Amino acid sequence: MSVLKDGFLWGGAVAANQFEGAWDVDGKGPSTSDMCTNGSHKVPKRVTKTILPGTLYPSHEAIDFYHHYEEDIALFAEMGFTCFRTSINWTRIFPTGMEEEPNEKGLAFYDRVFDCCKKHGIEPLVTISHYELPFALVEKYNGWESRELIGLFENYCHTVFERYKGKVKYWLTFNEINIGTMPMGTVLSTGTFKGYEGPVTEAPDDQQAKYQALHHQFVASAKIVKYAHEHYPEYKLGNMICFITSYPYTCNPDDVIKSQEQMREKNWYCSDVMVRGEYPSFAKRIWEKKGVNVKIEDGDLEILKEGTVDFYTFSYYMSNCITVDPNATGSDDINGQGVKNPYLKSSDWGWQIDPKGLRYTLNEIYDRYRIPLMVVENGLGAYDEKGADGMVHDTYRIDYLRSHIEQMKEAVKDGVDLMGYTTWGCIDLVSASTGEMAKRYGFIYVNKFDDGTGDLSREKKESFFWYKKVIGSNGEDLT
Ligand code: BGP
Repeated sequence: MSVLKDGFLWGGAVAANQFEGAWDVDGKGPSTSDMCTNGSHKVPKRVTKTILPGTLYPSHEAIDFYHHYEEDIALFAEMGFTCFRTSINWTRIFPTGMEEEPNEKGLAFYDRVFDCCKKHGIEPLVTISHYELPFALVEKYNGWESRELIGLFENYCHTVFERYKGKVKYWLTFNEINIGTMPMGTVLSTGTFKGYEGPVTEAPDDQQAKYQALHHQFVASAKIVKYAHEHYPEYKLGNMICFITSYPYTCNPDDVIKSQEQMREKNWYCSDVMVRGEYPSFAKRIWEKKGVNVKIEDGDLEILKEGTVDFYTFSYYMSNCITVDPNATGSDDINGQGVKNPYLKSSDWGWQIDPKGLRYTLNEIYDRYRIPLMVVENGLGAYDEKGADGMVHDTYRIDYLRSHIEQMKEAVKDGVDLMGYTTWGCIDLVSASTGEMAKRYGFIYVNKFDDGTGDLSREKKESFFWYKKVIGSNGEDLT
Protein backbone atom coordinates (compact mmCIF):
# COMPACT_ATOMS: atom_id res chain seq x y z
CA MET A 1 0.00 0.00 0.00
CA SER A 2 1.34 3.38 -0.91
CA VAL A 3 1.32 6.36 1.42
CA LEU A 4 -0.41 8.51 -1.19
CA LYS A 5 -4.01 7.71 -1.99
CA ASP A 6 -5.26 5.82 -5.04
CA GLY A 7 -6.06 8.23 -7.82
CA PHE A 8 -3.53 10.75 -6.50
CA LEU A 9 -3.13 13.40 -9.20
CA TRP A 10 0.44 13.33 -10.50
CA GLY A 11 1.71 15.70 -13.10
CA GLY A 12 3.14 19.07 -13.95
CA ALA A 13 2.08 22.69 -14.14
CA VAL A 14 2.52 25.53 -16.60
CA ALA A 15 0.90 28.87 -17.42
CA ALA A 16 -0.37 29.88 -20.86
CA ASN A 17 1.55 33.15 -20.96
CA GLN A 18 4.85 31.46 -20.12
CA PHE A 19 4.76 28.67 -22.68
CA GLU A 20 2.13 29.00 -25.40
CA GLY A 21 3.72 31.72 -27.54
CA ALA A 22 1.53 32.60 -30.56
CA TRP A 23 0.78 35.83 -28.73
CA ASP A 24 -1.03 37.49 -31.65
CA VAL A 25 -2.16 34.42 -33.57
CA ASP A 26 -5.77 33.52 -34.39
CA GLY A 27 -7.22 36.71 -32.99
CA LYS A 28 -5.47 36.75 -29.60
CA GLY A 29 -5.11 40.18 -27.99
CA PRO A 30 -2.17 41.47 -25.91
CA SER A 31 -2.09 40.59 -22.24
CA THR A 32 -0.04 42.20 -19.48
CA SER A 33 2.63 39.53 -19.85
CA ASP A 34 2.94 40.26 -23.58
CA MET A 35 4.04 43.80 -22.68
CA CYS A 36 6.97 42.53 -20.58
CA THR A 37 10.52 42.33 -21.89
CA ASN A 38 13.09 39.77 -20.79
CA GLY A 39 15.26 40.31 -17.73
CA SER A 40 17.50 38.27 -15.45
CA HIS A 41 18.17 37.53 -11.81
CA LYS A 42 19.99 40.86 -11.50
CA VAL A 43 18.30 42.99 -14.17
CA PRO A 44 14.52 43.32 -13.78
CA LYS A 45 12.25 42.76 -16.75
CA ARG A 46 10.43 45.86 -17.98
CA VAL A 47 6.87 46.57 -18.88
CA THR A 48 6.23 48.84 -21.87
CA LYS A 49 3.12 50.71 -23.01
CA THR A 50 3.54 49.69 -26.63
CA ILE A 51 5.48 46.91 -28.30
CA LEU A 52 8.90 48.42 -29.00
CA PRO A 53 10.57 47.31 -32.21
CA GLY A 54 13.83 45.42 -31.77
CA THR A 55 12.95 44.47 -28.18
CA LEU A 56 12.59 40.90 -26.98
CA TYR A 57 9.26 39.98 -25.40
CA PRO A 58 9.70 36.38 -24.24
CA SER A 59 5.99 35.48 -24.10
CA HIS A 60 5.56 36.21 -27.82
CA GLU A 61 7.07 32.94 -28.89
CA ALA A 62 7.89 31.35 -25.52
CA ILE A 63 8.27 27.62 -26.27
CA ASP A 64 5.44 27.69 -28.80
CA PHE A 65 3.24 25.11 -27.11
CA TYR A 66 0.51 26.52 -29.37
CA HIS A 67 2.01 24.57 -32.25
CA HIS A 68 3.69 21.77 -30.23
CA TYR A 69 0.90 20.75 -27.89
CA GLU A 70 0.42 17.26 -29.29
CA GLU A 71 4.09 16.39 -28.97
CA ASP A 72 4.31 17.91 -25.48
CA ILE A 73 1.21 16.25 -24.09
CA ALA A 74 2.40 12.92 -25.52
CA LEU A 75 5.65 13.39 -23.58
CA PHE A 76 3.70 14.15 -20.38
CA ALA A 77 1.70 10.98 -20.98
CA GLU A 78 4.89 9.01 -21.44
CA MET A 79 5.96 10.12 -17.96
CA GLY A 80 2.63 8.83 -16.68
CA PHE A 81 0.97 12.17 -15.89
CA THR A 82 -2.57 11.79 -14.66
CA CYS A 83 -2.97 15.55 -14.31
CA PHE A 84 -1.82 18.57 -16.29
CA ARG A 85 -2.21 22.03 -14.79
CA THR A 86 -2.40 24.68 -17.46
CA SER A 87 -4.20 27.99 -17.83
CA ILE A 88 -6.45 29.65 -20.35
CA ASN A 89 -5.18 32.89 -21.78
CA TRP A 90 -8.05 35.33 -21.27
CA THR A 91 -6.99 37.33 -24.36
CA ARG A 92 -7.33 34.30 -26.62
CA ILE A 93 -11.00 34.18 -25.72
CA PHE A 94 -11.70 37.90 -25.26
CA PRO A 95 -8.86 39.87 -26.90
CA THR A 96 -9.48 43.08 -24.95
CA GLY A 97 -11.52 41.48 -22.18
CA MET A 98 -14.47 43.66 -23.18
CA GLU A 99 -15.99 41.92 -26.23
CA GLU A 100 -19.42 40.42 -25.87
CA GLU A 101 -18.76 37.48 -28.13
CA PRO A 102 -15.80 35.17 -27.63
CA ASN A 103 -13.11 34.50 -30.21
CA GLU A 104 -13.96 31.10 -31.68
CA LYS A 105 -10.41 30.33 -32.76
CA GLY A 106 -9.15 30.82 -29.22
CA LEU A 107 -11.83 28.57 -27.81
CA ALA A 108 -11.06 25.93 -30.42
CA PHE A 109 -7.40 25.86 -29.41
CA TYR A 110 -8.25 24.78 -25.85
CA ASP A 111 -10.69 22.22 -27.22
CA ARG A 112 -7.75 20.68 -29.03
CA VAL A 113 -5.57 20.80 -25.90
CA PHE A 114 -8.19 19.28 -23.57
CA ASP A 115 -9.18 16.65 -26.14
CA CYS A 116 -5.55 15.68 -26.45
CA CYS A 117 -5.27 15.37 -22.65
CA LYS A 118 -8.35 13.20 -22.62
CA LYS A 119 -6.95 10.95 -25.34
CA HIS A 120 -3.97 10.33 -23.06
CA GLY A 121 -6.01 9.86 -19.90
CA ILE A 122 -4.75 13.13 -18.38
CA GLU A 123 -7.06 15.23 -16.20
CA PRO A 124 -6.66 18.95 -16.89
CA LEU A 125 -6.51 21.32 -13.93
CA VAL A 126 -7.22 24.75 -15.35
CA THR A 127 -6.22 28.12 -13.91
CA ILE A 128 -8.62 30.70 -15.29
CA SER A 129 -6.37 33.70 -14.68
CA HIS A 130 -2.64 33.18 -14.45
CA TYR A 131 -0.70 36.45 -14.79
CA GLU A 132 -2.22 37.51 -18.11
CA LEU A 133 -4.86 40.17 -17.69
CA PRO A 134 -5.98 41.73 -21.00
CA PHE A 135 -3.71 44.76 -21.35
CA ALA A 136 -6.64 46.85 -22.58
CA LEU A 137 -8.15 46.53 -19.09
CA VAL A 138 -5.05 48.08 -17.54
CA GLU A 139 -5.23 51.01 -19.92
CA LYS A 140 -8.93 51.55 -19.53
CA TYR A 141 -9.57 50.66 -15.90
CA ASN A 142 -6.26 50.44 -14.03
CA GLY A 143 -6.84 46.70 -13.91
CA TRP A 144 -8.64 45.13 -10.99
CA GLU A 145 -8.87 48.41 -9.10
CA SER A 146 -12.08 48.87 -11.06
CA ARG A 147 -15.20 46.97 -10.12
CA GLU A 148 -16.01 46.74 -13.82
CA LEU A 149 -13.63 43.83 -14.06
CA ILE A 150 -15.87 41.59 -12.00
CA GLY A 151 -18.55 41.45 -14.68
CA LEU A 152 -16.01 41.07 -17.48
CA PHE A 153 -14.37 38.20 -15.64
CA GLU A 154 -17.72 36.56 -15.04
CA ASN A 155 -18.51 36.72 -18.74
CA TYR A 156 -15.17 35.08 -19.53
CA CYS A 157 -15.71 32.36 -16.91
CA HIS A 158 -19.26 31.59 -18.00
CA THR A 159 -17.98 31.16 -21.55
CA VAL A 160 -15.21 28.72 -20.69
CA PHE A 161 -17.31 26.80 -18.15
CA GLU A 162 -19.93 26.10 -20.78
CA ARG A 163 -17.52 25.39 -23.59
CA TYR A 164 -15.31 22.89 -21.73
CA LYS A 165 -18.09 20.99 -20.00
CA GLY A 166 -17.23 17.32 -19.98
CA LYS A 167 -13.56 18.10 -20.68
CA VAL A 168 -12.44 19.97 -17.56
CA LYS A 169 -13.51 19.25 -14.00
CA TYR A 170 -10.92 21.02 -11.81
CA TRP A 171 -10.65 24.82 -11.97
CA LEU A 172 -8.59 27.40 -10.09
CA THR A 173 -9.79 31.00 -10.19
CA PHE A 174 -6.70 33.23 -9.74
CA ASN A 175 -3.11 32.05 -9.73
CA GLU A 176 -1.28 33.10 -6.56
CA ILE A 177 -3.93 35.66 -5.69
CA ASN A 178 -1.92 36.75 -2.64
CA ILE A 179 0.88 38.06 -4.86
CA GLY A 180 -1.38 41.11 -5.05
CA THR A 181 -0.24 41.98 -1.52
CA MET A 182 3.36 42.15 -2.72
CA PRO A 183 5.19 44.62 -5.00
CA MET A 184 5.64 41.97 -7.74
CA GLY A 185 1.88 41.59 -7.92
CA THR A 186 1.20 44.97 -9.51
CA VAL A 187 2.17 43.86 -13.01
CA LEU A 188 1.70 40.12 -12.58
CA SER A 189 -1.71 40.09 -10.98
CA THR A 190 -3.68 43.20 -10.05
CA GLY A 191 -2.76 45.11 -13.23
CA THR A 192 -2.84 48.40 -11.31
CA PHE A 193 -0.16 50.15 -13.39
CA LYS A 194 -2.08 52.22 -15.90
CA GLY A 195 0.31 54.54 -17.76
CA TYR A 196 3.42 53.08 -16.14
CA GLU A 197 6.42 52.01 -18.20
CA GLY A 198 9.67 50.73 -16.68
CA PRO A 199 11.13 47.93 -14.54
CA VAL A 200 8.41 45.70 -13.11
CA THR A 201 10.08 45.97 -9.73
CA GLU A 202 9.42 49.72 -9.68
CA ALA A 203 5.81 49.64 -10.83
CA PRO A 204 3.50 51.58 -8.47
CA ASP A 205 2.88 49.63 -5.28
CA ASP A 206 -0.24 51.65 -4.49
CA GLN A 207 -1.70 49.87 -1.46
CA GLN A 208 -5.14 51.44 -1.76
CA ALA A 209 -5.46 50.35 -5.40
CA LYS A 210 -4.10 46.88 -4.69
CA TYR A 211 -6.22 46.06 -1.66
CA GLN A 212 -9.26 47.30 -3.56
CA ALA A 213 -8.21 45.17 -6.54
CA LEU A 214 -7.89 42.16 -4.26
CA HIS A 215 -11.37 42.73 -2.93
CA HIS A 216 -12.69 42.75 -6.49
CA GLN A 217 -10.82 39.54 -7.24
CA PHE A 218 -12.28 37.91 -4.12
CA VAL A 219 -15.80 38.90 -5.13
CA ALA A 220 -15.23 37.80 -8.74
CA SER A 221 -13.82 34.48 -7.58
CA ALA A 222 -16.69 33.85 -5.14
CA LYS A 223 -19.27 34.73 -7.78
CA ILE A 224 -17.93 32.27 -10.25
CA VAL A 225 -17.44 29.54 -7.63
CA LYS A 226 -21.09 29.97 -6.70
CA TYR A 227 -22.10 30.01 -10.35
CA ALA A 228 -20.16 26.84 -11.06
CA HIS A 229 -21.68 25.05 -8.08
CA GLU A 230 -25.16 26.00 -9.24
CA HIS A 231 -24.75 25.16 -12.92
CA TYR A 232 -22.07 22.47 -13.06
CA PRO A 233 -22.28 20.27 -9.98
CA GLU A 234 -19.46 18.10 -11.28
CA TYR A 235 -16.99 21.02 -11.20
CA LYS A 236 -14.51 21.43 -8.36
CA LEU A 237 -13.18 24.92 -7.74
CA GLY A 238 -9.99 25.77 -5.91
CA ASN A 239 -8.06 28.82 -4.77
CA MET A 240 -4.34 29.21 -5.43
CA ILE A 241 -1.86 30.78 -3.03
CA CYS A 242 1.85 31.52 -3.41
CA PHE A 243 2.66 30.17 0.01
CA ILE A 244 5.10 32.42 1.85
CA THR A 245 6.31 30.15 4.61
CA SER A 246 7.83 32.25 7.37
CA TYR A 247 9.81 31.23 10.42
CA PRO A 248 10.84 33.54 13.24
CA TYR A 249 14.58 34.09 12.77
CA THR A 250 15.16 33.82 16.54
CA CYS A 251 13.07 33.03 19.59
CA ASN A 252 12.92 36.75 20.36
CA PRO A 253 9.17 37.27 20.83
CA ASP A 254 9.39 40.28 18.51
CA ASP A 255 10.59 38.01 15.72
CA VAL A 256 7.81 35.55 16.50
CA ILE A 257 5.14 38.23 16.31
CA LYS A 258 6.58 39.68 13.13
CA SER A 259 6.66 36.25 11.53
CA GLN A 260 3.06 35.63 12.55
CA GLU A 261 2.06 38.97 11.04
CA GLN A 262 3.85 38.01 7.85
CA MET A 263 1.99 34.69 7.62
CA ARG A 264 -1.29 36.49 8.15
CA GLU A 265 -0.73 39.34 5.75
CA LYS A 266 0.87 37.31 2.96
CA ASN A 267 -1.06 34.03 3.17
CA TRP A 268 -4.07 33.80 5.46
CA TYR A 269 -5.54 37.19 4.52
CA CYS A 270 -6.43 35.88 1.05
CA SER A 271 -7.13 32.26 1.76
CA ASP A 272 -9.37 32.94 4.76
CA VAL A 273 -11.63 34.93 2.46
CA MET A 274 -11.68 32.21 -0.18
CA VAL A 275 -11.98 29.20 2.12
CA ARG A 276 -13.91 30.54 5.10
CA GLY A 277 -15.87 33.06 3.10
CA GLU A 278 -15.05 36.04 5.28
CA TYR A 279 -12.28 38.48 5.99
CA PRO A 280 -10.16 37.38 8.94
CA SER A 281 -10.35 39.11 12.30
CA PHE A 282 -6.98 40.77 11.70
CA ALA A 283 -7.95 42.30 8.32
CA LYS A 284 -8.98 45.61 9.85
CA ARG A 285 -5.61 46.05 11.48
CA ILE A 286 -3.82 45.36 8.19
CA TRP A 287 -5.96 47.97 6.44
CA GLU A 288 -5.26 50.47 9.20
CA LYS A 289 -1.53 49.83 9.07
CA LYS A 290 -1.52 50.35 5.32
CA GLY A 291 -3.85 53.30 5.47
CA VAL A 292 -6.29 51.74 3.02
CA ASN A 293 -10.02 51.97 2.93
CA VAL A 294 -11.45 48.98 1.10
CA LYS A 295 -14.79 49.82 -0.45
CA ILE A 296 -17.09 46.87 0.19
CA GLU A 297 -20.49 47.18 -1.48
CA ASP A 298 -23.78 45.87 -0.14
CA GLY A 299 -24.06 42.17 -0.84
CA ASP A 300 -20.31 41.59 -1.25
CA LEU A 301 -19.89 39.90 2.12
CA GLU A 302 -22.79 37.56 1.38
CA ILE A 303 -21.24 36.62 -1.96
CA LEU A 304 -17.92 35.83 -0.29
CA LYS A 305 -19.78 33.53 2.06
CA GLU A 306 -21.62 31.77 -0.74
CA GLY A 307 -18.64 31.18 -3.01
CA THR A 308 -16.14 29.27 -0.91
CA VAL A 309 -13.76 26.91 -2.66
CA ASP A 310 -13.82 23.10 -2.65
CA PHE A 311 -10.09 22.59 -2.34
CA TYR A 312 -6.99 24.59 -1.48
CA THR A 313 -4.01 24.72 -3.80
CA PHE A 314 -0.68 26.44 -3.45
CA SER A 315 2.81 26.85 -4.82
CA TYR A 316 5.75 26.07 -2.59
CA TYR A 317 9.36 26.80 -3.46
CA MET A 318 11.09 28.07 -0.33
CA SER A 319 10.80 29.34 3.20
CA ASN A 320 12.10 32.53 4.78
CA CYS A 321 13.09 33.83 8.18
CA ILE A 322 11.59 36.96 9.61
CA THR A 323 13.25 39.25 12.11
CA VAL A 324 13.10 42.72 13.55
CA ASP A 325 16.91 42.89 13.46
CA PRO A 326 17.83 45.43 10.78
CA ASN A 327 21.35 44.01 10.48
CA ALA A 328 20.34 40.48 9.45
CA THR A 329 21.21 39.64 5.85
CA GLY A 330 18.43 39.50 3.31
CA SER A 331 17.51 36.49 1.22
CA ASP A 332 16.25 36.75 -2.35
CA ASP A 333 12.70 35.73 -1.61
CA ILE A 334 10.03 36.91 -4.01
CA ASN A 335 8.40 38.94 -1.31
CA GLY A 336 11.59 40.75 -0.32
CA GLN A 337 11.06 40.45 3.43
CA GLY A 338 13.06 37.44 4.48
CA VAL A 339 16.57 36.95 5.83
CA LYS A 340 18.97 34.06 5.28
CA ASN A 341 18.35 30.85 7.17
CA PRO A 342 21.73 29.44 8.26
CA TYR A 343 20.40 25.88 8.10
CA LEU A 344 19.39 26.01 4.44
CA LYS A 345 21.03 26.19 1.04
CA SER A 346 19.70 28.33 -1.78
CA SER A 347 19.11 27.87 -5.49
CA ASP A 348 21.12 29.87 -8.04
CA TRP A 349 18.34 32.46 -7.82
CA GLY A 350 18.64 32.71 -4.04
CA TRP A 351 15.45 30.78 -3.21
CA GLN A 352 16.07 28.89 0.02
CA ILE A 353 15.54 25.15 -0.36
CA ASP A 354 13.49 23.74 2.51
CA PRO A 355 11.71 20.40 1.97
CA LYS A 356 10.68 20.14 5.62
CA GLY A 357 9.05 23.50 5.22
CA LEU A 358 6.63 21.81 2.83
CA ARG A 359 5.60 19.33 5.50
CA TYR A 360 5.20 22.18 7.97
CA THR A 361 3.19 24.22 5.48
CA LEU A 362 0.85 21.38 4.51
CA ASN A 363 0.12 20.78 8.18
CA GLU A 364 -0.48 24.46 8.92
CA ILE A 365 -2.92 24.82 6.04
CA TYR A 366 -4.77 21.58 6.73
CA ASP A 367 -5.11 22.30 10.46
CA ARG A 368 -6.65 25.65 9.59
CA TYR A 369 -9.11 24.66 6.89
CA ARG A 370 -9.70 20.90 6.82
CA ILE A 371 -10.41 20.75 3.09
CA PRO A 372 -8.41 18.75 0.52
CA LEU A 373 -5.07 20.27 -0.45
CA MET A 374 -3.01 20.10 -3.59
CA VAL A 375 0.55 21.23 -4.24
CA VAL A 376 0.21 22.72 -7.71
CA GLU A 377 3.73 24.18 -8.03
CA ASN A 378 7.04 23.04 -6.65
CA GLY A 379 10.38 22.74 -8.35
CA LEU A 380 13.92 23.91 -8.84
CA GLY A 381 14.82 26.64 -11.32
CA ALA A 382 18.39 25.90 -12.37
CA TYR A 383 20.94 26.39 -15.15
CA ASP A 384 21.00 23.16 -17.15
CA GLU A 385 24.01 22.05 -19.18
CA LYS A 386 24.11 19.06 -21.48
CA GLY A 387 26.53 16.27 -20.62
CA ALA A 388 28.96 14.62 -23.06
CA ASP A 389 26.19 12.22 -24.09
CA GLY A 390 23.98 15.15 -25.08
CA MET A 391 21.57 14.70 -22.17
CA VAL A 392 20.92 17.05 -19.25
CA HIS A 393 21.81 15.09 -16.10
CA ASP A 394 19.79 17.17 -13.67
CA THR A 395 20.47 15.19 -10.53
CA TYR A 396 20.15 18.44 -8.50
CA ARG A 397 16.54 18.72 -9.68
CA ILE A 398 15.86 15.09 -8.84
CA ASP A 399 17.31 15.66 -5.34
CA TYR A 400 15.12 18.71 -4.84
CA LEU A 401 11.93 16.98 -5.96
CA ARG A 402 12.71 13.74 -4.11
CA SER A 403 13.23 15.53 -0.81
CA HIS A 404 10.00 17.50 -1.23
CA ILE A 405 7.96 14.42 -2.15
CA GLU A 406 9.39 12.64 0.91
CA GLN A 407 8.20 15.46 3.14
CA MET A 408 4.85 15.60 1.38
CA LYS A 409 4.41 11.94 2.31
CA GLU A 410 5.31 12.74 5.90
CA ALA A 411 2.54 15.32 5.91
CA VAL A 412 0.10 12.72 4.62
CA LYS A 413 1.20 10.43 7.46
CA ASP A 414 0.52 13.37 9.78
CA GLY A 415 -3.07 13.25 8.55
CA VAL A 416 -3.17 15.82 5.74
CA ASP A 417 -5.69 15.11 2.98
CA LEU A 418 -3.61 15.60 -0.17
CA MET A 419 -5.15 15.27 -3.64
CA GLY A 420 -2.16 15.65 -5.87
CA TYR A 421 1.15 17.16 -6.85
CA THR A 422 2.09 19.00 -10.03
CA THR A 423 5.67 20.17 -10.37
CA TRP A 424 6.21 23.64 -11.76
CA GLY A 425 7.41 24.01 -15.34
CA CYS A 426 7.31 20.32 -16.28
CA ILE A 427 8.65 21.51 -19.62
CA ASP A 428 11.16 24.39 -19.74
CA LEU A 429 9.40 27.73 -20.07
CA VAL A 430 9.79 31.47 -19.52
CA SER A 431 10.35 32.55 -15.91
CA ALA A 432 7.52 34.63 -14.48
CA SER A 433 9.70 36.77 -12.24
CA THR A 434 12.64 37.38 -14.55
CA GLY A 435 11.49 36.60 -18.10
CA GLU A 436 14.46 34.26 -18.59
CA MET A 437 14.65 30.91 -20.37
CA ALA A 438 17.87 30.10 -18.50
CA LYS A 439 15.94 29.45 -15.29
CA ARG A 440 14.79 25.97 -16.24
CA TYR A 441 12.45 23.73 -14.27
CA GLY A 442 11.52 21.04 -16.78
CA PHE A 443 11.79 17.30 -17.17
CA ILE A 444 11.87 18.21 -20.85
CA TYR A 445 14.60 20.47 -22.19
CA VAL A 446 13.54 23.02 -24.78
CA ASN A 447 16.08 24.36 -27.22
CA LYS A 448 15.26 28.01 -26.63
CA PHE A 449 17.56 30.64 -25.16
CA ASP A 450 17.53 34.04 -23.49
CA ASP A 451 18.38 35.89 -26.69
CA GLY A 452 15.30 34.43 -28.36
CA THR A 453 17.22 31.92 -30.50
CA GLY A 454 16.74 28.14 -30.55
CA ASP A 455 14.97 25.62 -32.76
CA LEU A 456 12.37 24.77 -30.08
CA SER A 457 13.21 21.05 -30.19
CA ARG A 458 12.35 19.04 -27.09
CA GLU A 459 14.63 16.55 -25.33
CA LYS A 460 14.17 14.38 -22.25
CA LYS A 461 16.36 15.13 -19.23
CA GLU A 462 17.46 12.52 -16.70
CA SER A 463 14.69 13.69 -14.39
CA PHE A 464 12.13 12.66 -17.03
CA PHE A 465 12.91 9.00 -16.43
CA TRP A 466 13.09 9.46 -12.67
CA TYR A 467 9.67 11.14 -12.46
CA LYS A 468 8.15 8.39 -14.61
CA LYS A 469 9.30 5.87 -12.02
CA VAL A 470 7.95 7.99 -9.17
CA ILE A 471 4.52 8.28 -10.78
CA GLY A 472 4.50 4.60 -11.76
CA SER A 473 5.01 3.63 -8.11
CA ASN A 474 2.57 6.26 -6.77
CA GLY A 475 5.45 7.95 -5.00
CA GLU A 476 6.93 4.84 -3.41
CA ASP A 477 10.05 4.54 -5.57
CA LEU A 478 11.98 7.80 -5.18
CA THR A 479 15.45 6.37 -5.96
C1 BGP B 1 5.07 31.13 -9.40
C2 BGP B 1 4.19 31.35 -10.58
C3 BGP B 1 4.60 30.70 -11.83
C4 BGP B 1 6.07 30.43 -11.93
C5 BGP B 1 6.77 30.06 -10.66
C6 BGP B 1 8.26 30.05 -10.72
O1 BGP B 1 5.13 32.28 -8.65
O2 BGP B 1 2.84 30.96 -10.36
O3 BGP B 1 4.00 31.38 -12.90
O4 BGP B 1 6.74 31.06 -12.89
O5 BGP B 1 6.38 30.87 -9.62
O6 BGP B 1 8.74 31.34 -10.69
P1 BGP B 1 9.84 31.88 -11.65
O7 BGP B 1 9.32 31.64 -13.03
O8 BGP B 1 9.97 33.30 -11.34
O9 BGP B 1 11.05 31.09 -11.35
